[in-house]
Amino acid sequence: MIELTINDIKVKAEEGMTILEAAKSVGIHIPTLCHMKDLFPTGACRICVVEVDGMRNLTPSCAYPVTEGMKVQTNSPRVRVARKTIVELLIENHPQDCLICVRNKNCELQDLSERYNVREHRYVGEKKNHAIDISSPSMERDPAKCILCGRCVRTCNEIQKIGAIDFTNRGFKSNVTTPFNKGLNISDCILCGQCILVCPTAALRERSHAKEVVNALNDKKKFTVVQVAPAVRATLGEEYNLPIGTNVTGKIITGLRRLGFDKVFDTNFGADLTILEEATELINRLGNGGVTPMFTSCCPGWIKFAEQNYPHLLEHLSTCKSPHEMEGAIIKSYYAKKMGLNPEDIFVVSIMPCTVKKFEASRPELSEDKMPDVDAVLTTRELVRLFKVAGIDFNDLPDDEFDNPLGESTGAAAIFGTSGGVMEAALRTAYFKLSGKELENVDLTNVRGFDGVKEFSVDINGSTVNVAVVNGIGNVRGILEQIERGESKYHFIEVMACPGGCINGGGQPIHQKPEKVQKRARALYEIDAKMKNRKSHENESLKKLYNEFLGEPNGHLSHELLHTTYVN
Ligand code: HC1
Ligand code: SF4
Repeated sequence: MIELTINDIKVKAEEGMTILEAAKSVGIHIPTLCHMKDLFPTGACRICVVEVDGMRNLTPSCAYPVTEGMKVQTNSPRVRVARKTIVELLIENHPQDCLICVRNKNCELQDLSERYNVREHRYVGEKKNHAIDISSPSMERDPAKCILCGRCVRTCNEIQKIGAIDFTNRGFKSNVTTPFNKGLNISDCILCGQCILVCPTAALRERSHAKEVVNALNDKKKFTVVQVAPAVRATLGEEYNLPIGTNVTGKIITGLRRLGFDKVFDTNFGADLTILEEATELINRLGNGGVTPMFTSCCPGWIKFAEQNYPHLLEHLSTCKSPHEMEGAIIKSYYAKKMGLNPEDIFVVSIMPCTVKKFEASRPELSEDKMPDVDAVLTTRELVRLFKVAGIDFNDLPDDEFDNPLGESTGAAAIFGTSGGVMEAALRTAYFKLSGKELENVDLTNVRGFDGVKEFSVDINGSTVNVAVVNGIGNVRGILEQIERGESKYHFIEVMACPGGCINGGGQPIHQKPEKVQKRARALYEIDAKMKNRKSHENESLKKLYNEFLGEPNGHLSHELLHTTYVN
């Protein structure tokens, strides 16, 4: 243990701790911008500077280790002036459009301006002038709002290991951009939106589909159908200051009805449907010598990554469309027929925790006769904005239930939204299909949690099925290289591009609280544990869908409507 004083308070800190960590351990807040927990500090932004006795210059506390007897001041006049000046300089090189900015009231630069009492423009001068990158259907990049903290670059390079963006130039010309400044859509970007979640300002944000949705809701000729992803119900409440992990399913349904949607369905129905199709596909591949290991295909960030980087391995991807796309296809076929609706008049909106889902919905492979399965995708954040405009007081909303038949779901579907959930759900059904017996304990805890790669082996009818779960796209390359070398022992592999899965998707509420991912995941496991039916094959409405319409999983109609192809 090392003893030091911070602001005249005696502090005991572990060797190797930074001044920032030691201060935090005794409740002293030091502001940060470039700092990222668990990543090597760069000390680039200098907002965390402190005064250390005996040192001439101010010291970046995020990058400096504690030493025995050290005396630190985190709030001296010199420190306050330095921090305020940094904030003032950042503000002067930033568009002055807070009132109309998408991150108004959720911006770290705005918070710092308030905290350091910036009340005048002292350094008016030349400003950066950059075009907004709107090349991608999922995201926008606005370099004029970038404060060069580098968190997006580090997230993309060190966590996601994609390397789609980086710093260019020096000094006033410094910029974060794509290779040759060509735009996100032609970089290696997979549109996961993880960089949006760490951006302190609105330099990175989603591409909004709100206008299209509002137009459809106002169009009397349109029959508007909305579906809600598994992970959204465990996170949206955070935007209304509810505790992280509050399940707000019932309120979301009521809110969507009040927005004017004709039907409110559950993507969890589509998730159960995906499991029946995917488990059947796996069993068929295992039985007839098909290509294995088979990968899950519900994460469009992972699909984009595989298409761009491993086109020679695309046969390993399940051909199943993702749950919301399956649900869209069923709405425009089975449901339209049942209700006597013209599919062309139906407008399907997916509420997703994900930015890549916008790109996915626009893929030509995911439409029938040029009619997309899903017409628009809104992120969790965009839905909150629509609720606000409509004067919907979310916290006071009563609970409501999904419409049927595409509103029924099982516990297996609920856990899709967290890393390992798709695998757990698939194994519950694959076990039944292969052995004819129900799995006694459905809680497959080995595939839960947030390790980068989780492994599990299950004995089904005397055969061992080896599975792996890849949590975050940054952990997938090793698994793919094993396959390239012909050394993979796995039969089935789940990949989710976002660390933690969809609960931490790029479209989710933005706040830098590390404990949020665990709490959100817990909420989904609680939903599962409380359900009467916890296996996808127990979904009664789904049984009816197969009896009345589809025939059997992986049958002819399923292949036409629910399966897809990939582009290399
Ligand atoms: Fe997901 Fe999925 S789990 S991909 O993370 O397979 O977005 O929640 O909706 O489609 O069901 C996202 C979440 C989501 C699909 C499902
Ligand atoms: Fe990198 Fe994902 Fe951001 Fe694209 S969306 S730049 S892949 S972190």
